[in-house]
Amino acid sequence: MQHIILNITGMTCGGCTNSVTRVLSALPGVGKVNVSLEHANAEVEFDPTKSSIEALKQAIETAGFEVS
Ligand SMILES: [Cu+2]
Repeated sequence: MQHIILNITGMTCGGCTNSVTRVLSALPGVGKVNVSLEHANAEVEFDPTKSSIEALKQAIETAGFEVS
């Protein structure tokens, strides 16, 4: 499993963190997801043979947030 932290712009409440958690968890090969409103980031564990950092970023952006 690969472990990464993505910095996310635009999350303002618990509903936002829930949305991000949901879209990331729905991706193939994604294990543990921990989205922090306070730190404006998402810690994600994923299987690099099933998903990619690009796919994770794409999912977050599709949900309406920005990844830096
Ligand atoms: Cu919100």
